[in-house]
Amino acid sequence: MTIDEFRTRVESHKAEASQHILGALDANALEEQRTHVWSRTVQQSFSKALGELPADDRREAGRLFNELKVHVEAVLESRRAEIASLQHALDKPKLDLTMPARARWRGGKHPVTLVIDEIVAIFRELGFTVALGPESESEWYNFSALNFPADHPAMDMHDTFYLGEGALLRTHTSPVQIRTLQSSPPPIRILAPGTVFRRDPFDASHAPAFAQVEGLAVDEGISFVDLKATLTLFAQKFFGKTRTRFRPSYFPFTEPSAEMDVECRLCGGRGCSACKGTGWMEILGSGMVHPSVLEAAGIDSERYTGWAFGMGPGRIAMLRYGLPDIRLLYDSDIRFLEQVAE
Ligand code: 2NM
Repeated sequence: MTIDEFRTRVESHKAEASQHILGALDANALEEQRTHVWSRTVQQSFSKALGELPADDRREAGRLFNELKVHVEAVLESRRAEIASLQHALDKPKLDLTMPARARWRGGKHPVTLVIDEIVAIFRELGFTVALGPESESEWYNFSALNFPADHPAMDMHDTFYLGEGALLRTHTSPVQIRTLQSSPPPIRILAPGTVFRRDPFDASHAPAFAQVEGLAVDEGISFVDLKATLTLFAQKFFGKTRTRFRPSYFPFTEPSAEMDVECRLCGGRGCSACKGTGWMEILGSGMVHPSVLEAAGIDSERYTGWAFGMGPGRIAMLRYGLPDIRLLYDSDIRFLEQVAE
């Protein structure tokens, strides 16, 4: 054997070994290839060939043999790393990149919140600001200051949640208006949105806790004309162009009192089952604040007059979205909420 033949053998073993190593598809096959291409027998046969070379060529042959060893080890190591990384990918949970993405859930405002926000926005333009107050109230703020006679049926245990020690859950947001009348001198223009509580059976048209928005305007020279004009403007802005009407009514805290109707949203005033054939739907109660209420809150009723109103955004949401049952607003059923959320 000559050194050239030795070199050729080294080169061809390099090529053959690389091919075998790179053909191994898993760790076991790679180990098998390693024992095959770099076995004791292979190494001995190279040593033997080296020993048969002329002494002058052995140094070069030793270098070539060592280069072969380094090469085979490097190819083995790089294939081992490749297989390990492929195996890692295979061991992971399967990921199907063609699977359609799940639609992202978007939050949205509750229909009652949407209605409250809209009412507040309309009255904001007219100079009203929002006033808030406690849900737990005293009998005085909730009833006495509002001119309820001591034996009024609304004060009955059956209608009001009493908390003991003179406290109760407010049955309307009017106590907020009383507190404002006490704390700030007229002119007053406020809106009091909030939750109120009544001991009603929870059915299609009643809930034990529901939202209310009340409004109050107090100044010198305020008259029923201001009430009618403002609430009519509100109805036009909220429902779009619509006819409205006022009917006389009664509340202990206002005199005179009136309820406002808008044209039935469903039949346009022709009369249908939703409006019980009248063509009208009631949306709020209102009136000129009773002088006794102003006086109870420390306002001079000779100098100042005022008007107030109250409405139920839940009821208005039912009209707007055509809901047959108020409980839809309290069930948190995502299938319903998704249809009305904006
Ligand atoms: C209504 C109807 C009519 C009202 C009255 C007052 C206060 F505190 F000024 F006297 N606040 N809200 C009022 C008037 C509420 O709800 C149907």
